[in-house]
Amino acid sequence: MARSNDEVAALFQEYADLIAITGGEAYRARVYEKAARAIGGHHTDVATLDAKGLREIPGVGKSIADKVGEYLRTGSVSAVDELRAKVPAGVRRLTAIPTLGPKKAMTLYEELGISSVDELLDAIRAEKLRDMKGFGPRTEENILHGVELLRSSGDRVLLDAAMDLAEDVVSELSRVTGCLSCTYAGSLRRYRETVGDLDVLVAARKPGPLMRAFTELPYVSEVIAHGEKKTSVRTGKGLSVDLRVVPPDSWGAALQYFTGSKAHNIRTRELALHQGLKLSEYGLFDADSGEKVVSETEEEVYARLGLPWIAPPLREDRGEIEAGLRDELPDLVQESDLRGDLHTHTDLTDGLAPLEEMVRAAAERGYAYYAITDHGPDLYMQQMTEERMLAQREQVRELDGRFGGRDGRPGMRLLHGVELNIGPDGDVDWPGEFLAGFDVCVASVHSHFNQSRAAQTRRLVRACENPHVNIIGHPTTRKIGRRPPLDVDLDQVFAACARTGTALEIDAFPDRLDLRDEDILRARRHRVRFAVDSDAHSVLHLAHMRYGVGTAQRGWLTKDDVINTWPVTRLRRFLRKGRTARTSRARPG
Ligand code: DGT
Ligand code: CA
Ligand code: CA
Ligand code: ZN
Repeated sequence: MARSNDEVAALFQEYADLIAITGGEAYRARVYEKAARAIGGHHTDVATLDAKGLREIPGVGKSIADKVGEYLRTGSVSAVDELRAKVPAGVRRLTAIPTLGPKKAMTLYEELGISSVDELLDAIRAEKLRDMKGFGPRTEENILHGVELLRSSGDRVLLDAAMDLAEDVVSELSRVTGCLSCTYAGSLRRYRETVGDLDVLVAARKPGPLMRAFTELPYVSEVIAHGEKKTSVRTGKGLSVDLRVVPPDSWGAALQYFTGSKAHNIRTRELALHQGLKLSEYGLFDADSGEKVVSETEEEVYARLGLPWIAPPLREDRGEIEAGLRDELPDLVQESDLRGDLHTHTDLTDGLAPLEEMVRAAAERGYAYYAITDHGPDLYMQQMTEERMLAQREQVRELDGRFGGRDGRPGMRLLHGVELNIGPDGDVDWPGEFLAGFDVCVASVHSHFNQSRAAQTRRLVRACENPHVNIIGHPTTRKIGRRPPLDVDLDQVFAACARTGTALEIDAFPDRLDLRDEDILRARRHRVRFAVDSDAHSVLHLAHMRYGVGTAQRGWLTKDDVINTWPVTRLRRFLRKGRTARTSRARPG
């Protein structure tokens, strides 16, 4: 289940926000924000650590360690409660708008008495904000935009939160006597980028004990409906879960039905009708006699409709039925196809773990190669210099091949890379001669999100045309529910990538998933290559890769489309981007 780390991280993030809202010192807010990130990304459950262990987490000193201890003992932290009491709930509701800072939220409350998003919208319509100090038409526009973002994500949750809960529910229910199979279905099984509710399916002859066990799970806060076929609950974090228990001979049809999507199901039901069959969550039946044809497995159901089994990420009625009927479904890339990760950070910049820890963890994942790509100097807060980068390179060369070798296989190869910052005009941090020393360069946008469409497009195309840039990192920079994608002519960028041999990243971080599925489908038509990367800032983040692979599958990608499934020699050839091989490599690839 959710680790205590996530709860503690959320608490400290809230504390940082509260400090900012109440006009506390900015540096204190930053200290707690940093601690929140460090604890959230820490590999050991904080509930298992003593005071000394806690203080070994970067950014955690005595006072923070004490607060963690207090939280674990009592379930709350008095300092946080005190500040909470000072800030009206309405103000906290306002700060949920991603584009409205805590200070402005407090001003709105104090001067206009605004304490809800709706009241804020009314005030903007009545033009009450315009004349306030520090506000203006531009602020109004930003706020409206933020509200739109907030509403569009609605009550949906990110993939990783949904997956953590689903895996826990499935493992708990699988242990109940009489449970013959159990899995999650719905949008999560399709790896949609956000999930509205979880749909868990069980095959059992007697539903009673399963339904009971389900309602008794520790994180269930409310039972919404309790029945023989379906039980729905709400969890403490607000995510709802539907459980359906079906007899084993309905399993295949039920799984197919509850996996969806609705649009896909409508198509499969039509196909059934054309063949004199009726498809429902109970099975596939002969329309005339009502006799059950098949339904024990999904494969059988699809086969009887004249289709191969269709992987859940494809089930969106985006051409998969037609492709299936022609037997032309893509052979989708699998997580096990990945030989490496090409975008990762260490504590040399904003990562949490030291180089060697990241490398060891990557080797444990069985990778054949692994790139370290800390930030360049243009993100000035990272304080990068050529010297520091070269010192890291020495360390990387020294660790190269030392981890992960087995059965006579050589160890994991390390690539020394960098995540460059794409400036407003498309320039990147370092001149060509320095960039030529890296094995791989990722380049990404981290600021200037609001340039004109034409300027933004030119900017990204220029980055692709840089002979040293191999991968465009998180290409649209969107953050799900928080930041919209760049306004950019993606087709021009995709064409530039294809022309120049630059790969597009599918950043697997659950709040990014960038490129997103629809953009991947478009990029694919330009014959672009992709890199599915974790963008890990801690050891735990390496496992986010599965969400990137799910997204790649939703974009119909095959193994060959993804450069980090390739053997290292083919990858290195791609990374040279048409330049001649470097002569001074420490070891030949
Ligand atoms: P979500 O929960 O909004 O992230 O999306 P889903 O796809 O999980 O949707 P949900 O939970 O409402 O329903 C689960 C699946 O059940 C859905 O993907 C397809 C199936 N389903 C639900 N309602 C209908 C319906 O009215 N017609 C058909 N054909 N299938 C439905
Ligand atoms: Ca659902
Ligand atoms: Ca549902
Ligand atoms: Zn980045």
